[in-house]
Amino acid sequence: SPSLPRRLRIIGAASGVGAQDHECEHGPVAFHRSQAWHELEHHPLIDWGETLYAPDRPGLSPLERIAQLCARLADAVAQARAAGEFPLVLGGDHSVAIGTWSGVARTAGEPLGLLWIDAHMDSHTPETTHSGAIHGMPLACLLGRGDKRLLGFGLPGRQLLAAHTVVLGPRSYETEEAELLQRLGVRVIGAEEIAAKGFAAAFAEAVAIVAAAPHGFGLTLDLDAFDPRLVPGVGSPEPDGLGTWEVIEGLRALARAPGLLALEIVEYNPDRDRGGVTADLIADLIAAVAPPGRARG
Ligand code: 4U7
Ligand code: MN
Ligand code: MN
Ligand code: MN
Repeated sequence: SPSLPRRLRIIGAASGVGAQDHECEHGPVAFHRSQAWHELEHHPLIDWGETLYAPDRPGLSPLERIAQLCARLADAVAQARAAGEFPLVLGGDHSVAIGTWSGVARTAGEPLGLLWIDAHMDSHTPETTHSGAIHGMPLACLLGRGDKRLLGFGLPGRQLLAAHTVVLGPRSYETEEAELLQRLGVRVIGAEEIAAKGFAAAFAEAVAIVAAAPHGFGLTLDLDAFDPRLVPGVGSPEPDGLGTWEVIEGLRALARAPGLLALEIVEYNPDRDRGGVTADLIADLIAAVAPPGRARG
């Protein structure tokens, strides 16, 4: 029999401490207050679950705060999946990916495939980082490399299968990150390759690799992957980048893939948004993966 449409549960992950300027901390609450969400919240199959914050106790380091948030986020994501819902995590800086994909991997019981769409590679370790910022390290953590306190909220080893992980869109990164990904066997489809073959072909190639993961796959979308002229409200804007329509179309197709386990949208910085265009895009991205709701009125 045809499976029932899965309810989509949004989980806000209000982390800012993984970045140097902390501004993405306000992303989930700003989106929840936006006109764009106001128009989406009546959708019968979309619910806002909760918004999680990093603990603010004195004496905790940024890393410890992120570790605690990620532990709770992994639980919240696992709970949503156990309830038969489709988790959609809204960040927050990208360090929250450690929690999201640990929670998904835990419920799948095996390492996953993951499509990582980003202007950056997020594959530093504490030994290679130039900035010290933890939002530059989550992909390495999910592949089992990094500070022990950020590992193992899901499976004891790695959360991702390198051979079914793809980084799509990077245009600003350091050599150490590219070397780590290459060593681990992660496919990187950079901005130049996308320009050469076109986004649709690059996206299809990426999806073929991640969707072949035997226990399912996910998508994490760092909003800085887009061209900041179109999407200004991001944590670390980089010149050029993806168009919005091509990615929305890609997500619409991806939402029908049976192996898609969760979606994450991160690095929303409302302080840099202009006229709510970034919030509007987030709503469009959520709508692209939501099951069609019955028409109202
Ligand atoms: B984001 C950077 F040095 N590589 O490590 C770093 F350029 O989640 C940027 O993709 C990290 O926004 C960007 O700090 C992290 C820097
Ligand atoms: Mn609703
Ligand atoms: Mn990122
Ligand atoms: Mn980025």
